Amino acid sequence: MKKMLMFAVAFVASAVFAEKVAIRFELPPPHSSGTPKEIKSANLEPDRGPGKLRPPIMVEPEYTKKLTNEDTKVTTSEEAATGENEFVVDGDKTPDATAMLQLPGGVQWVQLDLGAEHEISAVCVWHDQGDERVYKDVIMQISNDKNFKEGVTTIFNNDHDDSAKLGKGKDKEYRERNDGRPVSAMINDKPTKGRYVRCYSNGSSSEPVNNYIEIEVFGK
Ligand SMILES: [Ca+2]
Ligand SMILES: [Ca+2]
Repeated sequence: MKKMLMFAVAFVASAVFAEKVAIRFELPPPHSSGTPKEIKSANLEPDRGPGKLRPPIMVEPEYTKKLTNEDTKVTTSEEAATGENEFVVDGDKTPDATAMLQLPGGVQWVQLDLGAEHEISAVCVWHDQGDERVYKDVIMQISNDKNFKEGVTTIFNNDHDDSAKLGKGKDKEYRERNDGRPVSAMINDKPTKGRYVRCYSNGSSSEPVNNYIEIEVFGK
């Protein structure tokens, strides 16, 4: 009886306090094209310096599965200027012009279809990182509605002045480096449910166009 009670206590404890682990994003090698440019922006986060990663996103082990792969369906707001939609899910994160999906200037988005509703724990996006540029109006959303009209959860928004007209965001702009921008989708310690992930941008400090190297989604 005592043994059973101890087992029950241990089981409850492990269910409540399942040890969290870091989501592992596979990073491409750091890339440098000389001295980073001075970038003036009212909403840019302080520079962490090259090679300094953000704190890991810690989740219960069941939420660490990569949900995207080369077969993930990708759609975009406008037809690509250069590159293929598939480039953002092909696993290749080299910041090479021939391996990027480039959308025209203005507010544009890339959308991934996970095929069915999933419990999403994190999203990571890599834009062009060649010169540590800063992309504008980076917004990441999750929904079960492919048109993102209903039931939309915004997990990241650095459009501080609402120029993209999706609402003001409180997140900071950041320099593009090899670690991309990992964003937690855990809200109150719970994953965000959805089938579609949409990533917006509105050009960068270097050029008006929108370049995407890779987008990865994690969860269960
Ligand atoms: Ca790629
Ligand atoms: Ca803005």
